Amino acid sequence: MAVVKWRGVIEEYATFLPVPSGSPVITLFEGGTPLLPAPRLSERVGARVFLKIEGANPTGSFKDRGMTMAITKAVAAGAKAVVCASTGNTSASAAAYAARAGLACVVLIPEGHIALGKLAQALVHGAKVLQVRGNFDEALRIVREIGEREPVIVVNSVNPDRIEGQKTGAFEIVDALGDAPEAHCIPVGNAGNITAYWKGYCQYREAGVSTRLPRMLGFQAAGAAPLVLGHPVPAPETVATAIRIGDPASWYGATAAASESGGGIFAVTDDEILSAYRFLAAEESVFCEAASAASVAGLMSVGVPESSTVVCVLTGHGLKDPDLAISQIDVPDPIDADVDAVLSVLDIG
Ligand code: AN7
Repeated sequence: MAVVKWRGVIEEYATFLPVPSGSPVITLFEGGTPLLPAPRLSERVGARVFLKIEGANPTGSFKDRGMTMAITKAVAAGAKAVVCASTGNTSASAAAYAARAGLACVVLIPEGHIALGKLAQALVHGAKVLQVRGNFDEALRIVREIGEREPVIVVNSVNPDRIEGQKTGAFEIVDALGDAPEAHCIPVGNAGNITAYWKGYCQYREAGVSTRLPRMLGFQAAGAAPLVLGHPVPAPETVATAIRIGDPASWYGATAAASESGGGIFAVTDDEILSAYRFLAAEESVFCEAASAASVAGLMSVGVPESSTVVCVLTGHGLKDPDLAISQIDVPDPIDADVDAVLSVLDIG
């Protein structure tokens, strides 16, 4: 059988995406990520649960789906530079795609609150990285103003091209399952991704590719849960730094997805997030980010009707934040380099 090569989300889903013809497609062959059955999680919640492994994207997060669109459109528009604010993953993705396109990239990140791997990515891909004494919401405000005043393109999810690209996650899920799931669990920060998935599910339904729509269940960290509280949170706090966001740009998109689908936006505590994070690594062999584990923490906490088909999006790779991973484990002290020393600390034989 011939091997069919995956060409990235723009080429694969061209008929559903507003791509300009005649302009180069800037892609790192993102998308086409695994939809992995999760047997132990399924047993625990009494449903048929699948994990959408977005850490398998080229820069290790779902942001690449939107960034291929945003950077392709920026090039088509003749842009020379792009800018974003980021809790980490957007900056990593923007830096990589901008480098591929030969565009300058400026990223603003909240000082001291982004995972080391993400910072490393933005730096090695050659972005100008500015650490801001403030949080993500403040950084995004600055970026939006710069976008209005200067000839640069903002590649945060306030850019509609980002949403277009990210909706391909929903297409892939329907293509893999043969129909939409009954529930879709997703972490929510700036709320672009829940907005994008809902758009993708609705478009596939309208096109007759699927017969139903999932209930959209969005999960915020309890210390950064503006959509649950109904008002912005001025000083958001959570161990899941990717979703440490107090005033989501796509506020309306998230609440519309939740209400139109009969779902909801809920809060999960840091303890619940970390417990799901450890469960996924130990029981399902999936190492995701803490923020990503919010989707599974949420599923465990709110539950779903018996035997339903559920997809949890695991938005980013666990290797992005090794400091957090190691802080969750008791690492044994070093021992002498001899057989007896090794055997003396092992419980075998
Ligand atoms: C792993 O990188 O906002 O609700 O600046 O990195 O679409 O914001 C990241 C968000 C979930 C939340 N999981 O998605 C950024 C940024 C991970 C993330 C989210 C983010 P949105």
